[in-house]
Amino acid sequence: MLKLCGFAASNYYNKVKLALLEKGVPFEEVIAWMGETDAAASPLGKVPYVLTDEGPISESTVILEYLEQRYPQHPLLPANPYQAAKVRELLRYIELHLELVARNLYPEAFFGGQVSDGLKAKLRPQLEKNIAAFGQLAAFSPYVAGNAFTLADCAAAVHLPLVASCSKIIYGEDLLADLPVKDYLKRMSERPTVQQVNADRKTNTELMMARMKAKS
Ligand SMILES: N[C@@H](CCC(=O)N[C@@H](CS)C(=O)NCC(=O)O)C(=O)O
Repeated sequence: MLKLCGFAASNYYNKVKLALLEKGVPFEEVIAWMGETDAAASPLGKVPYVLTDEGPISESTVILEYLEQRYPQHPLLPANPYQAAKVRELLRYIELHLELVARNLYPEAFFGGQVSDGLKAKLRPQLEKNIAAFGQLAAFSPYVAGNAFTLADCAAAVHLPLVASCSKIIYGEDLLADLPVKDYLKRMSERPTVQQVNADRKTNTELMMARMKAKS
């Protein structure tokens, strides 16, 4: 059976887990904390990675694409090439232009560390520009790419809450507030798959924090 390796506090891990649950692919979760990953499976030491019958794969979006091809049931990409490209475009905007930029602020927002005022000032206009661009592409009607749940929702449901809460903590303002993200996330949180991912994330985050505390 496919093994999903990593830990459920990670949003990248949860993006893949949500796709697996939505597609109804049987999988087993294997805990691999940071620093305890399999170097052959994930050479950069990042999670998630999966172990398939044919070997390992790292990088969450590459894993999503693999799952689509390997398990065509309950497709999370439209059959039409253009529509599929538009879903991939949104996915890229979310992971590259929102998550990866906001991520620089996480040490202070979530992990008790500090981020310099210079970096905060530099990132804010970048985030504002990227969020506006994302808003131009996103439909939220009711799903992020339109009328069907897609891979872009697997990313949006796990990345958008962090971008929103981190901007609120760091800048005192939710930079996503001009988009209908709150209502969207509420709708998403009504899905049993998202509920499972969120419940597991909560439990695992407590475990991770306890581990970090014990180590320090
Ligand atoms: N581009 C990677 C990013 C994954 C990632 O950064 N995961 C974090 C956990 S949320 C991690 O493993 N960080 C450890 C590290 O970067 O050394 C992906 O999409 O899978």
